[in-house]
Amino acid sequence: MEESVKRLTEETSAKIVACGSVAELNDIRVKVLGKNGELTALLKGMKDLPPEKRPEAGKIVNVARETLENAIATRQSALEKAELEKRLQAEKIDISIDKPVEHIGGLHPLTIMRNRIVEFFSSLGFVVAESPEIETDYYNFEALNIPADHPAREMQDTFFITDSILLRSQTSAGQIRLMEKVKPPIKMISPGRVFRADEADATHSPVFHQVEGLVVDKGITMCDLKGILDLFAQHFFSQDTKTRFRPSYFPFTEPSVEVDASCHHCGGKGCNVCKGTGWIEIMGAGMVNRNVLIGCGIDPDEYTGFAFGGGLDRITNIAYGISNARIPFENDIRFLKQFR
Ligand code: 2NM
Repeated sequence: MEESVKRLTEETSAKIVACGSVAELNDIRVKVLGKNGELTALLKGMKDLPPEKRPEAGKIVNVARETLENAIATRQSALEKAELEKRLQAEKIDISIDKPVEHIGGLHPLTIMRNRIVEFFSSLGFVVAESPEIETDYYNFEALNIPADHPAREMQDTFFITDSILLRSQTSAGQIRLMEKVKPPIKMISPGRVFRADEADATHSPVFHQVEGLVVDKGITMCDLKGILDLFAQHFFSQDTKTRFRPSYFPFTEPSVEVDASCHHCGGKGCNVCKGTGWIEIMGAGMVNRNVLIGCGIDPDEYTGFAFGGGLDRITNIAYGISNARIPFENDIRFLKQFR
């Protein structure tokens, strides 16, 4: 009897340690300690022993039961812990996964350039004034000293909606609206979309973008204009860029000039970018015509002003070296991706 209990305890202890799951452990427990278990059977067998040996034998069986129950409890908590750990590991979701993000959006080069121009002029104290894309004949032409028989007023140059309402052909109307409203000093720029009835080709589009600037104050001269435009060209092209004025004509300025910047590509020596001249035309400018100031209620004997205007599209293409003016409007992802 004692031998049997000892053997059963040793064998069962070994099985408990070796078993790999809670279910397996439970089977062992039932097989040994259960109602019909092996140790229970030994206990029941005690009735065949002589009475004086029964207490000793009962003690041996109970010690064995206790030993095995403890071993089972210890193994059970170890197995439960391991099983939980395994499940947690299997159900783990790695939210830190580091996948490269593709197809993230970016700004269009024209938007980037407009933002940079706004930032540049803001740093010099200019305000940004936007105005309607649908304008009246008065603000688009008449207030700008553009006479009634001027070719710009023809249907083939301007998109008319009615006889007196049109899609603005320049952003200058915004300057007029501001000059009517506020007294000098005025320092403003007006970036925006403008419309002309042109056929689309390599250098023309019926919709394009302008940035115009205006400064009105006492004692403003063309030197101020030249100084601002030098800073502009140096900021957007290169530090050693020079500018030059060539005589020109606009109804709203007198005198009027075309503004050239020295070629950023060859440094002014002459190359295919500047067609051998060393210069690239970047905008038009001039001193605001007296008639324009008078029309806005500003006394031209007290105040003078300069204005300039250029194509944002053109400046963007020059600054980024874009040689085909149509590419920015084709929505080709390979082009757009280069401007994040
Ligand atoms: C240009 C060239 C020269 C201009 C003039 C005015 C205003 F309202 F003051 F008369 N605004 N913009 C101007 C002057 C625009 O664009 C080529």
